[in-house]
Amino acid sequence: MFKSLKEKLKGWVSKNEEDEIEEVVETVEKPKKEKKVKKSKDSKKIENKKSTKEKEDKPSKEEIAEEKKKAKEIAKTEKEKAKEEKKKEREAKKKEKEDLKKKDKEDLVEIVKDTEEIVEEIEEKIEEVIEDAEEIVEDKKPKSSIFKKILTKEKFNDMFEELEMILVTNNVAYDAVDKIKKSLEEKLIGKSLKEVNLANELKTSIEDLLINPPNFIETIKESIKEKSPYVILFSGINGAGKTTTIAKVTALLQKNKLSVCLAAADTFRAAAIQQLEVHANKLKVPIIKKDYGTDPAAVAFDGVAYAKKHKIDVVLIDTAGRLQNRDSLMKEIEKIARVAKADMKIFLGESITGNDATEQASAFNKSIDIDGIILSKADVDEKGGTAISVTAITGKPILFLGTGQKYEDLEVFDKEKLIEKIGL
Ligand SMILES: Nc1nc2c(ncn2[C@@H]2O[C@H](COP(=O)(O)OP(=O)(O)OP(=O)(O)O)[C@@H](O)[C@H]2O)c(=O)[nH]1
Ligand SMILES: [Mg+2]
Repeated sequence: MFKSLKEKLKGWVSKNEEDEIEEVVETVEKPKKEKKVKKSKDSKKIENKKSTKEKEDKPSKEEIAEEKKKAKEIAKTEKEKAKEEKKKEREAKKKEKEDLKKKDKEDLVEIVKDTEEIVEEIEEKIEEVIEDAEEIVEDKKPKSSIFKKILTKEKFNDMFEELEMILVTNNVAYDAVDKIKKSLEEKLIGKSLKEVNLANELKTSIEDLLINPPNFIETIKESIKEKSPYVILFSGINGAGKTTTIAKVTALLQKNKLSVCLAAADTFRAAAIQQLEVHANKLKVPIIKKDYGTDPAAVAFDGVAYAKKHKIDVVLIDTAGRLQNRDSLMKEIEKIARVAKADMKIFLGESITGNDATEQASAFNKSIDIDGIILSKADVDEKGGTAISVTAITGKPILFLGTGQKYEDLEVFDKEKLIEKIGL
């Protein structure tokens, strides 16, 4: 295109003017410049010869200027177009590069994902293999009780040791601990270890062992419908709380509209008779007493006779404190119980003396076959194990807990409360 335009112009322009056109063309076809300049110089020589001949056809100056201007514009447009195309080309290349990069990234993520899946699969396979191997090893083991994970006597003893400490420090007597241990052994040895929760089993066996007492007032009321008076004998060692508890029980019976009389069968000490008398006066109940040193069984008998005669519902017999290993005194209490035909024989023990109270309860039970137990001084006992012990050894219910020195400090025994107190 530029070549034909150049030739056309050559026919019109003078030598000087032709140089100017060369310049325009040069900007478009730069790489060919040198060659063309040379060529134009050669052609100039020929053209100069021709120019004289063609002078008459020469176009005007304005026309030449116009044509030059047009040529310049065309060249400029072409240049811009070329530039634009190059720019587009560059951008396309850039985009292509970016696309490639993006694709590479995506491919990489895909590869990582695949690798993770493969690793997971391998791990699963390894686990399966290990499980299979363990099963094989388990099958090959000798079928002894340890490998079957069964509670053996040895294992039970180990486990019980810790519980034993808890029981003993809570004032549960050794005999009672042994009894609890035996009952648990019978229940648990040979069971699957998985099924055994020793702490829970202990709680359950203590719950089973403890007895919620029969309703004291209802028992009496029922009985006196048939036969009156209802006779209650209080036994126990010195200072256990017999006299004080008799006063508390009197107050309770009175509250429940039952009439009461007291028999001062502790003839061993003059002060004991006076002590009971003080309570009788305070509570406004009759007291049957004899001289210090008289037969306590005779006093008890007189008390019952008095109640019969005066239609009194309940007779409470106070006795002297005695040690359970003193045979003569134990014989004496047996006689009192027999002579008075006691309907209810109560052993009074102190909450704070776990092992001692248990021994005493056991001895008194053997001697007079007690019907129930009252544990005094529970207000100063933080442990509660004595209640478990005395019941475990005698199999008799605890009727009340003495919880202070006032008349109203007598609480009906509740096994759930005790279990809570021990923290089982
Ligand atoms: N804190 C507290 N003290 C009590 C309780 N019961 C009795 N006592 C006290 O224990 C001491 C002895 O009580 P007694 O009733 O005299 O005991 P006892 O068994 O009759 O004693 P003897 O007649 O000597 O055999 C007294 O100081 C009572 O006040 C109780 O539940 N809590
Ligand atoms: Mg007394």
